[in-house]
Amino acid sequence: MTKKIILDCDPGHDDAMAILLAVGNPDIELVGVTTVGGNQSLHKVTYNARAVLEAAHATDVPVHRGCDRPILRPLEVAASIHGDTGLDGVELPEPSRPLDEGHAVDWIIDTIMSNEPNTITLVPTGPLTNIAMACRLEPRIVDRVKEIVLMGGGYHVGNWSACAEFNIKVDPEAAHIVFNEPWHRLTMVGLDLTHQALCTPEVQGRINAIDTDLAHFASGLMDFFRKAYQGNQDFIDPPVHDPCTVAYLIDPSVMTTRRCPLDVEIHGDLTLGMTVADLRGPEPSADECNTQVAVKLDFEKFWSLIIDAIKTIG
Ligand SMILES: [Ca+2]
Repeated sequence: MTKKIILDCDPGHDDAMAILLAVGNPDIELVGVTTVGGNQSLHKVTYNARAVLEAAHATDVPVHRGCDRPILRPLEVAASIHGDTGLDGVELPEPSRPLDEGHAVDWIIDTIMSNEPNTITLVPTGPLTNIAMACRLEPRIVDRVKEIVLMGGGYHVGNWSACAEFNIKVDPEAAHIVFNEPWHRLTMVGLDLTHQALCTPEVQGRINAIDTDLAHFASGLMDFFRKAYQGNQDFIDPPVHDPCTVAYLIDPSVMTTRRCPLDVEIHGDLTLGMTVADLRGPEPSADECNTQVAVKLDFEKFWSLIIDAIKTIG
């Protein structure tokens, strides 16, 4: 049975890879893409989302523009990692599908409320502004969503400060709202996991060997991403964070997880945006705890899913 997902994103090189995986995997139905100010301005990431869908021949997928700034704070973009356009390093195709009308927050609510309960999965891979706003505007969505699998945070590591990850640090109040809603299940795919999803030269060679326009597009994205991570984050190969969420929904055995209480720091001077995971004691049961963190990635399974998706799209 295919899984229906809404990808709420800020493309972004790794968001682009998440879109390709969602489009190219037969077990995923990409109901729609929504955008949020994050890696770059809302205007830029919305254009990028449409351009990536165009590159993936997925012009049937609607794109709705969401919030252009965090709930309480000015937007802080990640130009050092994603460049001035948000998708530097490749030539983007002109989107043929017009931008869909209606705000992303309204569309998310309408989509969840008009589908059967427990059929829509939320996959946020940017700041959580849209999702938090949707929860406040229509609280009934929380019980109707099947589950939420988000990229953000980390339980032992940060990248935008010593202890905070970019998506959470940009809009910590939104993250605090989302992490504290009573979802059936919330999975935090944080840096602990995504720093294992490295696009090594061997992996990139396999992408290049597919030898389609789309494969070279994906490889071009990875070239820029590698240089950005080498220059700014002291990595040799870039960690391709966002598609780990989609991969987990396709095949849960792509990662191990651990249930634990989770919350987001919104008061600390040094710890603002830190995701705090309480890993003490034995693992709680699913009845006791609705949140879990991703722990260990099956590297080969993960990259095989991405490479297969790029091949399938053609
Ligand atoms: Ca992202």
